[in-house]
Amino acid sequence: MSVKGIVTYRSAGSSKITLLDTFEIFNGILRKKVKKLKLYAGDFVEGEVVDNNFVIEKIQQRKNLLNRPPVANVDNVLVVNAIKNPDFDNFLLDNFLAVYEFKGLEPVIIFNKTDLLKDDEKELLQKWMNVYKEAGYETIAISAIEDEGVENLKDFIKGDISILAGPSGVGKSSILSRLLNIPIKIGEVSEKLKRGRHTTTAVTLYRFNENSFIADTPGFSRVEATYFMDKKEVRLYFREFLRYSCKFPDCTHTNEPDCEVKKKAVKRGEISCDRFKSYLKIMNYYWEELEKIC
Ligand SMILES: Nc1nc2c(ncn2[C@@H]2O[C@H](COP(=O)(O)OP(=O)(O)O)[C@@H](O)[C@H]2O)c(=O)[nH]1
Ligand SMILES: [Mg+2]
Ligand SMILES: [Zn+2]
Repeated sequence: MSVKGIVTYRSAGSSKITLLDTFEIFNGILRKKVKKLKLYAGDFVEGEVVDNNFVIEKIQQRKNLLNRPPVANVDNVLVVNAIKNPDFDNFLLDNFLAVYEFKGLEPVIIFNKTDLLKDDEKELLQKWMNVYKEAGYETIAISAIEDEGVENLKDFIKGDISILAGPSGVGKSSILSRLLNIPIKIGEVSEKLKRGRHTTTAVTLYRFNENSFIADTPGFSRVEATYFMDKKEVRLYFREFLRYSCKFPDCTHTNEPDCEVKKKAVKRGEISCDRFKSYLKIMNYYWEELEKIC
């Protein structure tokens, strides 16, 4: 009888399949005819259970594929930040967002370590949350250490495949521990998670909250949008810009006349000065009026 599962572990030579109804785990074996197809963590598969093995007969069509780490069918990329320890770097976040948009993945912005914030820093958190909400992103504040906001995050990503991303030190592994109900040791992550993290070729999707799945990433400290895409394309991956139609449909919102984004949206405060500053920095363009407006 044919059953359905999801690939929850994948290394060069092996795989594990978790059944979608009972969550039992089996070793994956590729039937000869599907052998040539690549198999990734996150793939939904159909096949037969024979002894301790899941014989894969079919890999369902993928909706997307992230390459680092290799995971298919990603519903949310949780881009984790902190306001302090480390300081929030909005330029880095804007680059991350552009890159994930470019790859067709849905970013969700997480602000972790809210427990560290004094009153004035809480205002800063509110400011940044509004900037990204107004740009069109889901924005969630949490404290992995104090277990605040984590239930909210769990509800939001229930039933989904999610990936933790963001710079190192922001608390990705701590959030993972919290989601999996593994005790967090301050200043370190559990051995169980560490082992998975350091195996570069293997990917594990952890199951939590019944039918939700998540993977950790090692974390980047630098990401440049123009490393992934053409400069002229960056305008497409600042999603709030897409609400405006400029005189030229391929307007880069830099030196063109009658630019709705520049002349109207930024001036009227509909597009945040900080987001537009990041954009112009990526484009390497200086707009003298910006300082007067912002
Ligand atoms: N105060 C505070 N510290 C946190 C929180 N989450 C993580 N940390 C600490 O931040 C450091 C980095 O955490 P880690 O999970 O390894 O970050 P990663 O590099 O993004 O995986 C560790 O010392 C954690 O204990 C939090 O919510 N509040
Ligand atoms: Mg980590
Ligand atoms: Zn324009």
